[in-house]
Amino acid sequence: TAEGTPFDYVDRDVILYNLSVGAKRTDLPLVYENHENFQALPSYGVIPWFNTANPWNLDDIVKDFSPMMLLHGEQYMEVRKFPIPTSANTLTYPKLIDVVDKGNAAVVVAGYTTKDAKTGEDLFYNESTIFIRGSGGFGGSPKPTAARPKAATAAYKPPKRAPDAVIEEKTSEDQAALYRLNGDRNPLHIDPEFSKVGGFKTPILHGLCSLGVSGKHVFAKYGAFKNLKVRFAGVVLPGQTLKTEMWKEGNTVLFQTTVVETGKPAITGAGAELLEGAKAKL
Ligand code: HDC
Repeated sequence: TAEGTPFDYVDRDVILYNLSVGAKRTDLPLVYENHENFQALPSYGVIPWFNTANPWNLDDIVKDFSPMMLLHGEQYMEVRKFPIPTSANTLTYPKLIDVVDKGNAAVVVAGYTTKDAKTGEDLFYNESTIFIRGSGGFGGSPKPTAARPKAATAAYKPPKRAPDAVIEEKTSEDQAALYRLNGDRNPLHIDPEFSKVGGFKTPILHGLCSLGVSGKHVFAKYGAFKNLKVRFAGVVLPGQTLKTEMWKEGNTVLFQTTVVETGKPAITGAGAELLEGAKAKL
C-alpha cells in the first residue's frame, strides 16, 4: 500500500535471527542484549521487508502460478544505516521491478525499501528474485528489461586462486523450524506434504537462512558489510553442512557456498561490499 507495510522489532527478534543463522551462546554480542556490542548481523536487513503486502498478484502476471512451485532465486540486500538499530518500528514500500519469461519458468524481481517509521530514514533496501517453475510461456521478455543497481545484478566471479578463507558449519535438522519464526512461514520449509508437491521429499531450508549463515561467515572473517548479493543455485536440506569459500578483492568479499555432503552448489555469484573500516568479528 502507499502507506507502507509496518514491521516492528525488538532485541528479542534480533537474537532470534542471529541464533537462527547459527550464532552460538558464546557469541555474546549476537545473543546477549546487555553486551556492550550487542548487534544484529548485517544480513538482518533481509527480515523487516519480508511480509510486505505487494500491490500486485502473481496470478495476474505469470501463467499457472502455484506457491508450491515458487523458489527463491536471488537476493540483493543493502544496509542503509549503521549501526543497525537493535529495535525499530519500520515501514516497507514495495515495487515490482521485472518479470522475465524463461520458457518453462517465470522470474519475478521486486524491490523493497524499508524505512524507520519514526524518522523516515532509510534502513534497508532489498531486491528479491523469485523463480516460479512451470509458470513461463506467457509471452513475456526472455531477458531482464529493468534498470537495476549495479551491485544488485552483479554475478560475482571468484578468482582462480585458492580461497583466502573457508568456514564450514553444519546446520541443524531443526534449522528451518527455527528460521521460519523470523517471519517466512512458507510451508515448503516445514510441511512434508507441501514440499512433496513442490518436488522435495522433505522440507527444504530457506534460501535466506543459507544467506544468513554464509553472511555470518563473511562477518566472522572480515566484519560488517554494507550490501550482499547471492544466487540460490541449489537446494539445501536442514542438517546439511554449508562450506563458505571467500576471496577478498579490494573492499569486496566474493564468496560461494557448497553443500559438503553432496558437493553441490548452494550459493553462487555472491559478493559483499565491506563497510569502511570493517574488521573480523567472531
Ligand atoms: O537454481 C535452481 C535451484 O534449485 N536453486 C535453489 C533454489 C532454492 O533452494 N531456494 C531457496 C529455498 S526456496 C525459499 O526459500 C522460498 C521462500 O520461502 C520464499 C521466497 C520469497 C521471497 C519473496 C517474497 C515476496 C533453480 C530450480 C532455481 C533453477 O534451476 P534450473 O531450472 O536447472 O535452471 P537452469 O537450467 O540452471 O537455468 C535456466 C535459466 O534460469 C536462470 N536461473 C538459474 N538459477 C536461477 C536463475 N535465475 C534466478 N535465480 C536462480 N537461482 C539461468 O540463468 C537460466 O537463464 P538463461 O536461460 O537466461 O541463461
